[in-house]
Amino acid sequence: MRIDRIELREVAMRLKFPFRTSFGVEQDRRVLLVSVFSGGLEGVSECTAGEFPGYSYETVDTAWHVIANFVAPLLLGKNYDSAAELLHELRYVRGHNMAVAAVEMAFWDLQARALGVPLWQLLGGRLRPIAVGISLGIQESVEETVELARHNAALGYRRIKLKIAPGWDVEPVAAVRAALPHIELTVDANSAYRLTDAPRLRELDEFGLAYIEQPLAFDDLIDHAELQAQLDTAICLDESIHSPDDARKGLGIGAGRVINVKTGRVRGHLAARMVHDVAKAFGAPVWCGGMLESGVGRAHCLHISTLEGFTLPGDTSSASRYWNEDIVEEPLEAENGVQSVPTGPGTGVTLKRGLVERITTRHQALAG
Ligand code: OSB
Ligand code: MG
Repeated sequence: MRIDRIELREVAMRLKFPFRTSFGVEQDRRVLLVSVFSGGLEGVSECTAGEFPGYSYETVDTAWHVIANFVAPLLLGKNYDSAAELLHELRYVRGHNMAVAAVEMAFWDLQARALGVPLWQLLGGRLRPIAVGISLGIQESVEETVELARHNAALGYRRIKLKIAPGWDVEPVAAVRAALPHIELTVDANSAYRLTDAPRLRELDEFGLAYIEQPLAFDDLIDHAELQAQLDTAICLDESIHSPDDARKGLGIGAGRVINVKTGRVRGHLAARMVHDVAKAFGAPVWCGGMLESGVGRAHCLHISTLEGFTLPGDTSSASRYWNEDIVEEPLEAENGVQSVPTGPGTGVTLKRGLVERITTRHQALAG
């Protein structure tokens, strides 16, 4: 497929509630949509970079810069038969995985639409309902946390993940566990702890958590291995895994026993599939993480989640949890804790063009 044009578009979307993690709080999302065009067809994706470099060093602005100035010029006017070929062209673009992934994922959507098949099929998945849970940001009080956990458990969500940080860990976890003795419960520290906090993290062992997500530094595997040896609870790696090689090394040294796969963080769908394959070889379950996406990113998450190794509930909760109005026509709503994968060619979702136009804050078309 010849890459005729690449378009970048930033849209302003406001979350229904502020989302607080150990690294900050966000409510006004700057969502970067990427379109890749070939022969009159369009593939669309959403870049998972945030507004602030708290989860990753990448931001909406660095991704825009890298795509416009380096990625697009390498691809425009050239022909690619597969995502692998396109990625090979980009092999000297070091890092900036979220920027590269956005283009790669739009290419997958484009290719699936050209073939007239749903994306999950092109990715090699199997169509099935996708079990999902919720990620609960840090709240003002333990009582509110318990209330929200109860509410979401009652909606049927298959797992509750609590964001934790030093000073906000054992108490909320103990309270939610007491209120919901049987729910699949997990925590996510987003790198807020150090190895010397091992005694504190060991206190979490008594709550039967499915895993503790990314307790230590975003660029670490070694200390995680040391910590994992001291914990009964499995560690799930998120920020530390940027590639299939990281997955091999991390699982190989016992830095964790579960991986949160985020396509943006690992460089796209192909890399996500490879991380999934590596994890499978180690017998480690994976699940699909979320990055507070609009319906565009949410749909991509659902398609990759159809690969057989995605056995734990993912983060792709209902779009209406986050947005008063989503930017795609199709409602991506969980029912009794499962999401249906959108049908139709590609991601199966359609942009609400008028709405997108109204909330666009910048737009750039790149043509070869
Ligand atoms: O660590 O999984 C994370 C949101 C922003 C940045 C990092 C993370 C998250 C979430 C939200 O946990 C998950 C979701 O989209 O529901
Ligand atoms: Mg995480």
